[in-house]
Amino acid sequence: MIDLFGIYDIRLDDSRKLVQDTTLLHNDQKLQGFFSNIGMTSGDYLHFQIPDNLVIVGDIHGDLVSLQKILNEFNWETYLGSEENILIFLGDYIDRGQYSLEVLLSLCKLKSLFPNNVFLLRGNHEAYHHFPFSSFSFPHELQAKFGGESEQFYLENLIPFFDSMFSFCEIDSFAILLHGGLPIVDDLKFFENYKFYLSDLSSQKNIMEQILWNDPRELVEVDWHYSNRGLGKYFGIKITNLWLNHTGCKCVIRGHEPCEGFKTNHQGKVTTLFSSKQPYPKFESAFLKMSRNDILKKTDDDNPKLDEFINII
Ligand SMILES: [Mn+2]
Repeated sequence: MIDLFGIYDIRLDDSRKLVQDTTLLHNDQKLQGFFSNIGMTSGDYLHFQIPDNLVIVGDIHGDLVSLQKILNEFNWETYLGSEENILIFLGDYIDRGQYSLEVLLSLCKLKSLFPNNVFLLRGNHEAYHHFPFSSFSFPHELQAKFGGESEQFYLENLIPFFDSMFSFCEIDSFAILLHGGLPIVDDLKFFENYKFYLSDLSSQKNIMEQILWNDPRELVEVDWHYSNRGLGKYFGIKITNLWLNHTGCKCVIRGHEPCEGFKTNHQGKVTTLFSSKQPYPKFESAFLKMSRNDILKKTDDDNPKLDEFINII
């Protein structure tokens, strides 16, 4: 049995090494490319064919207990033994809960152990240095744990780690996975080459901001609207249909909004997953699990809803 969570007393040196090693692994997968039997990358863009099994986890926000429960629920060690079983996290690992550092380090360990079937997408909380917001509390947690050396750890190790995360994942003919939402695209020519554009988001801050910050809304008279969050936009069903038509996918799976484990928008085409409970006692923590057959049925089906595959823990 691998001890994924023996990180409570971890020293700064060990934390630094674990984060650095994971960053190198990510950057290697982005630059050299990553290829498994079912997956490949092109820079920031991650692509999978339909896996044998798929597990997706939403925002964790420093809730180590929910993370442990979820991993145990699908028997992670056995599950990840096959590279055709994939596990994807939708971002927002830090802030709000008490154990952001422990969550990050556990996920680094998991990624190092299973580099070809565990993937960490980036949330807006992992991009504070690009798009700042007021409720960013993670540096205080680091300060309490590591004192004066925490700032250097954040600047030298954690920022490069956050920048190394993937932002957009497509599962062939099934789903688009990202943290916030679908970006508004002005010129439809974008879709002729969308994989190329999505492969380098560091040079496309506007698209990156929207992927990390957008939310689905039931808009009637407009296709999109500025967001009350101050960053990102609200996207309506027309934007969802546009992306699904051009990618050949059936649905979008994203995090970013607290809810009772999950919610749906846009006639079931957009599923929001939420996996944090401790900092949000009024909400529920959930994950999605589907087999290859479940996914294949959905790709043939006109009903994009994924409710039956969501497990509330
Ligand atoms: Mn978020």
